[in-house]
Amino acid sequence: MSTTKNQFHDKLAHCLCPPGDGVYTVNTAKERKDALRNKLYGQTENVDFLWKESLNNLADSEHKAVILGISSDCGGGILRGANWGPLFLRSALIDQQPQVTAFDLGDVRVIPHLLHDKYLNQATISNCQKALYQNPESEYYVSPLSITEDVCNGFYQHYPDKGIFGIGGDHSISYPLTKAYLKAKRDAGKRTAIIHFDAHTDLLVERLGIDLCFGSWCTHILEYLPAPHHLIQFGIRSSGKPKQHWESTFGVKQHWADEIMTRGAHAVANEVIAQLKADQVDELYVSFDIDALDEEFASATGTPEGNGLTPQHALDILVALADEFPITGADMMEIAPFTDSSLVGQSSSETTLREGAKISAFLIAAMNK
Ligand SMILES: [Mn+2]
Repeated sequence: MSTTKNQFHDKLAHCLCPPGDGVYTVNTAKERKDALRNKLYGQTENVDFLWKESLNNLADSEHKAVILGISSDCGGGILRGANWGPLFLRSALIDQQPQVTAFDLGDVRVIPHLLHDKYLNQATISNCQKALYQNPESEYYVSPLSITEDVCNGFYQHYPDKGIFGIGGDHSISYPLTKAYLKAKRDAGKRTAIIHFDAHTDLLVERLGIDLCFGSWCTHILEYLPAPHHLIQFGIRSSGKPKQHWESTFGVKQHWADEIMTRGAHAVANEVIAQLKADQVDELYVSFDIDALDEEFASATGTPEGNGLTPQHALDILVALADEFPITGADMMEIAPFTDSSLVGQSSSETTLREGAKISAFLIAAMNK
């Protein structure tokens, strides 16, 4: 549904909250939230007002990259905790990558027990609308995936020359982020591809009867791409089925971690660039599941996996692609800072955040070009 710009800004003020506030807490993590508030606003009081005021500057902002945090891990299911990604990754970016500049839209207001409004009955929706918007007949959605899609649709309608850098959250969040992006670009006559880094294919049709989750989001965005092989996956190594199964069943393209290590990142990137040029792709969206990196670099995530990519592998591929194509949308998913479930001695959530911030910084800078 199309909206006026004023309606869209009203929606932002209702459906989002200040950066890092997406995890609803009363006292828990207050120091961490205050620390981010100090970094962003130089104070901890009155932040709600300052954030709402800042939304008025979106149109005049020089930045093309616009950060949106989505603190939901309801679509995950092995080991959760990625709901803290938006708060921690922003802090890591400010501390370790101070050259990064982007407009920060804030976080989606997340009810942690909800995933998508289509799974809810009307009584629940109404009750949650009352809780979030003080109006049981509100026009706004209540579940994180639904709110994210709605906000992104409005964003691309009113700010077609800017792009969202989404911070998750579990990987189900990439469903609304990419769906809104792909539809907007398709309507604008632009040919797109999704560059997807992950240890897993995320190509289930459903998981235990749920069609939208961290293991299935890719399957459900294929219809919005120019063709299924415009989903190109890198770093896969944890899969019950071989590459040929996924490529022949879904028509996607995959470059597993062992191929990248054997052939080298540059050789693989050059092949992908040739493919994208042959398909006359105009713009790229990069979805980065931190578990694409080896557990030595990414242990603080729901499903850390060994034999993975180094950060340099990922950056070599991204640098090569960004030299040839505009990156106009991206996300960093599945960083779960309070977890560290790997068996690798030297690893930690600090390492995961550091490497996640490095790659995020590159993507945000590429989007600003
Ligand atoms: Mn994933």
